[in-house]
Amino acid sequence: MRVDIISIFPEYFAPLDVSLMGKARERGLLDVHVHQLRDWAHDVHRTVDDTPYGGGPGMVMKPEVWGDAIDAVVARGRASAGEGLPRMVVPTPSGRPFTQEVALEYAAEPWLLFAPARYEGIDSRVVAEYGTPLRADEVSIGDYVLAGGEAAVLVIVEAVGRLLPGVLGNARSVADDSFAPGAMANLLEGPVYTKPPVWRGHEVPQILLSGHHGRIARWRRDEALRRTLGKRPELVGRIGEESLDKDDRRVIEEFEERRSAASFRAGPEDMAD
Ligand code: 6GU
Repeated sequence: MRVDIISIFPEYFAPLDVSLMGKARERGLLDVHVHQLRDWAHDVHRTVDDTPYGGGPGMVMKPEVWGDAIDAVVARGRASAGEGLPRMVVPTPSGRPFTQEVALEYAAEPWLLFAPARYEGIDSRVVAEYGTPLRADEVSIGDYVLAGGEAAVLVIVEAVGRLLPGVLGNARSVADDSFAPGAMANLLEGPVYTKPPVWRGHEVPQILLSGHHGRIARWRRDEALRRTLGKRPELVGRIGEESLDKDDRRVIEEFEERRSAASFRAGPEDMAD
């Protein structure tokens, strides 16, 4: 996969030289090109922003600079990588949520072009201009506000990069992801342990030392369900009824019984609804 990133902070992407993404690049699985947006500015001060029409705080990134940068990066990429156009990704807190499903969608693209903004964002005509030819996609990595889109690009490149064929040694580690489709879809992964069997008085659950693979798999699913019920109950609602077996229903019932007992002890006045 080819990845182009246009930013006023190219240094921000140094982490892509390290660890799994660094290895993927060394092995030619991921081809990352970072560009300085200011190289396409039109004045000696290399200005990339201006005041917003209609007033208000902050600055807006200029469309002409982004337009020239995108055109040049796309033309260069086509000259070296041949046919086709990149999928353009614009990180913004007002985008659609970036989820594992979107990561899988991006992982199937041969070429991604990231346009992270600083300030109050990029003039909206840029996404309008490239929306159709580059299938420009505005995405948010969560319900909080970052100072700019660069950190979001790092997050997205890592989430997508680890899905590329050959990047992870063990194909099963992708299949078991909490948000990957399959039997464990929408379940958070449960606790994990390694040696020693007792550490500072904390014991590894006996079942994991039993060698009984069927019972271990069931225990792991129970723990995943309990953790999800505790931390992300809304995810359990997304599991299709047909994907829940008798044991799953028992775990859910037990969890709900324990929770209603706890709220009864707290007193009716403390109960939410
Ligand atoms: Cl993609 N950008 C910025 N600036 N803030 C964010 C975000 C993106 N996603 C969540 N918060």
